[in-house]
Amino acid sequence: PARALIFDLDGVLTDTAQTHYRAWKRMADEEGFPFDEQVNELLKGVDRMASLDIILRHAGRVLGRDEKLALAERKNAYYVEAIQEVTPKDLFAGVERLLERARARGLKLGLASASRNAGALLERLGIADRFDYIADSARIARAKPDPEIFLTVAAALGVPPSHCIGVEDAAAGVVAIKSAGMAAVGIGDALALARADACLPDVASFDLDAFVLP
Ligand code: G16
Ligand code: MG
Repeated sequence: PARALIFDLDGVLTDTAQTHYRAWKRMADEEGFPFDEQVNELLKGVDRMASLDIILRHAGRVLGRDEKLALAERKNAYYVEAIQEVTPKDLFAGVERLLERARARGLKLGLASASRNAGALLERLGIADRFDYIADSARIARAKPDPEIFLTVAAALGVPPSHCIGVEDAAAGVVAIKSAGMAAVGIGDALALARADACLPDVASFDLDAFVLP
C-alpha cells in the first residue's frame, strides 16, 4: 500500500500555473518576445532560468548572463507581487479534504515544488503545517524531469519510492516521478500527461480508496 503522497504545488494545489504565465507574459510583452499559452505549457514544472531559456529560444533571442538574470528577476517580482493576493480560498477544491484523508490513513505528506516561492505560497494558502517535508528547491541540483526532487522528499519522509504516489500537472513532473520509481497521478490533460499511471481532471477527483499502486 502507499505510504506517502508527494505533491507538486503550482497547478496541483492551486492555480499559480496561470499566475506564473501572466508574470512571464508581462515581461515577454515588455520585451517584445512572442509568447503564448502553447509555449507556456513547456514551462510548467520547469525552474525559473530554464523557463527563461525556453522563452528566449522560442523568440530566437540570445542574451548574456546578466541580461537573463535581470529578466528572470523582473518576472519573479511580478510573480511575488501577484501571490501577495493569495488566500486559503485559492486552494483548489478538494485539497484540504484529500490532505485530511491522507493524514487520517497515516500517509506521510511531502511537497516537491520547483518553485523558490513554494514556502511563501504554502503560508498564504494556510497549509504549510500540513506537510511532513517540503523540498528546498534551491538545494536541488537537477530540475524536473530529473527525479532528484522526488527522491529527496521520499528519503526525508523515510518512505521507499515504490510506496510513494507523486501528483503532478506537468509532463516534466510526471517523467520525474516515474524515473524516481513512484506511481504518478497526473492532474489535467490526459494526452499531455500520457506517462502517468492515472490521470484526473483535478485533485478533488483523487479517491484514495480507489487508487491502487501499479
Ligand atoms: C513551478 C512552476 C514553474 C516555475 C517554477 C519555478 O514548478 O510550475 O512554471 O517556473 O515553479 O518557480 P519560481 O520562479 O517561483 O522559483 P512546480 O514544480 O511547483 O510546478
Ligand atoms: Mg506544477
